[in-house]
Order: sequence, then structure tokens, then C-alpha cells
Amino acid sequence: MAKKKIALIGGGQIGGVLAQLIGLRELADVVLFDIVEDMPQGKTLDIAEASRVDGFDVSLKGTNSYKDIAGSDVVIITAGLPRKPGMSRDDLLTTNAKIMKSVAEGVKENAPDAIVIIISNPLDAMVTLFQKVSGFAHHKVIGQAGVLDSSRFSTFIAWELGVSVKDINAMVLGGHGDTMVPLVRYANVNGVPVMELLERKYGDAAKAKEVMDAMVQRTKMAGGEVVKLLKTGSAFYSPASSAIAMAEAILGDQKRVLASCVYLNGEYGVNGYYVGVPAVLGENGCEKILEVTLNDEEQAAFDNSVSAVTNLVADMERLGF
Ligand code: TXD
Repeated sequence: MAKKKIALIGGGQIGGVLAQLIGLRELADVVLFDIVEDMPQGKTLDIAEASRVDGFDVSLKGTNSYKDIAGSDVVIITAGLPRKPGMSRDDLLTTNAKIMKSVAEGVKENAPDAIVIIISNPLDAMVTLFQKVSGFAHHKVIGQAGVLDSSRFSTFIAWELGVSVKDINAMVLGGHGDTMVPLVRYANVNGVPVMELLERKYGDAAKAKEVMDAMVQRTKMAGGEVVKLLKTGSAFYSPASSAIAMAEAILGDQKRVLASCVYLNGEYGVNGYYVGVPAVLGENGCEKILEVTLNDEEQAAFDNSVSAVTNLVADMERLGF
């Protein structure tokens, strides 16, 4: 079987971790593109020089030329500026939209058959813009947010219950912003509802709800919590791991159900917007969207999140993108 190829557009914090993870997993050959001269070449050289020690054998190439991404099966985009403390994701809109437009043109011209995973913020707007500029089929352009937000929620639940995070199933829907919707009712530990376990732990439904509300709130603000601690830059290990799970699902045609920012065509009552929902990822990108029944409260929270996304996209359009 011919080796797969992944192009990484943006060789900053997340791009570097992505390159290393792809190497460690021997997932594909890697091309790391950045506009900064020499930096992607330096990072890939550094990672390649660890390959004997780690025992992996993939080709790693750093570049400043889009020509090198030709033939990529998957393109993962992190190009753009990260948040500084106190900045919202939306503050990044204008700067990152300009960058995303140029990236979409470069990918369209040089890797027209690739499936594209976008990480750059503000996520929902950047996915929308990439698809618009590239003209790629909607199902081949997917945003990474939900895998990470769901992993964060799962981590907090595991810590609270004192059980392995591997046994937690929890999902976060909606936009990648403060309005995201952690699905409490469906969160479970190997099938047992988390709320039931919390009620047993505290022997009190009100206290259990209070604890869950705090975890939901922490999940929504989790990106900002890391930004505040790091002082410079935003989370990079966990977003990289999350995008790798999506790339693996696509390259391996795994049909994994991963919360992803995908194009909705009537599903969840949303028409023509990219929003985070559970999606089946396989060799064709987003192959199916799973519709989850939401109760009134969940639906209201989801609608609120969708409005945040539609407002963001409207802002971007007003800015001329
Ligand atoms: O879950 C998620 N989706 C996210 C998203 C979680 C955390 C951070 N998220 C966003 O990812 C973050 O807000 C940023 O918008 C991106 C990338 O974050 P990273 O931490 O990797 O940022 P860096 O280290 O600043 O790297 C960005 C790189 C940097 O090397 C720039 O030189 C490069 O992008 N860059 C470009 N590359 C290609 N083409 C152009 N035009 C370009 N402009 C800058």
C-alpha cells in the first residue's frame, strides 16, 4: 500500500506537535508548510532526527512552498494567530480570515483532492471561509473542535468520579465558543449515566447538579483556562491529538463517530452552516451526520450556539470575506 501523505499548513505550536504525532504513529509522510522561512525545515529536521530513537520511518519535509503539498490525502490547517490572554476567539477573526483565504487558495491549487481538517480559530468561521474560497465539497472540509471539547469534558468527569478517562463517553455539540453545548444527559461511564453516579456519590440530586454545572462551565471555558496559565499562546497538545484522531479515522476509513464541525443541510434544523455535531468520519470525509434527540433545554442551548455561529459568519461577511 502506498504511503499516505499529510500536509500541515502552519508550523507553529500545534503544527509541530501534529508532525511529531504523525511520525510516532507512522500515519503518513508529512509536509510541514509555513510562511516563516527555515522554521518548518528546522522542526521537521528535529523530529526526523528522533526517528531512530523512537523507531519510526516516515518522510518529514519542511517547506515554504505550496507546491510540496501536492498529492496530499489529508491537509490539516493551523495557520493563524492564537489567542492572547483576555482575547476572545472572535477577536482573531479579521487577521485569521486573511490568512485562511490565502491558505485556501494554496490548497485548492496544489492539493485539490485532499480532505481538509481545520483547526485555526475562530473555528466555525474559518471552516466556512475555507470551503467558500476553495469550493471543495462540503463533506471534505471539516473543523476540529468537538473532539477536543468532548475530551476536556470527559477528563473533568473522570477526575470527579475517580475512574479511568478511557471509560467516559461524553460529547459536546455546537460552535467552538463559550456557547458550546456539553451533552450532560448522554454523558456516561460505560453506559451508566454520569448524573446517576454523581447522585450516588453525593446522595443529593441538587449537589450532583451543582457539580455537573461546574464541570460544564469549566469545559466551556477550558481553552481560556489554558491560555491564562500559559501566558503566551493557547492549548496545543490536545488540539493536535484531537485532529490526529480525525485524520486517522479518515485515512483508515474507520467510520468513527467524532464530534466535528461539519456542514449541516437541514440536520438539527440548521441549513447551510458549519456547526459541531456527531459525524461519521471515513475515507470520504464526513460521511454521515448522526442526529441526537435533544430535549427542550438542550435544543435551546444548541439553538443559542448556532446563533453565535451564524452571527460570527455574518460578521466575517460584513468584513468582506
Ligand atoms: O480546538 C481548536 N480548534 C483550537 C484552535 C484549539 C487551540 C488553538 N486553536 C487555534 O489554532 C489557535 O487559536 C490558532 O488560530 C491556531 C494555531 O495555534 P498554534 O498554537 O499552533 O499557533 P502558532 O504557534 O502561532 O502557529 C501558527 C502558525 C505560525 O507558525 C505562523 O507562522 C503560521 O501559523 N502562519 C501561516 N502559515 C501559513 N500561511 C500563512 N499565511 C500563515 N500566517 C501565519
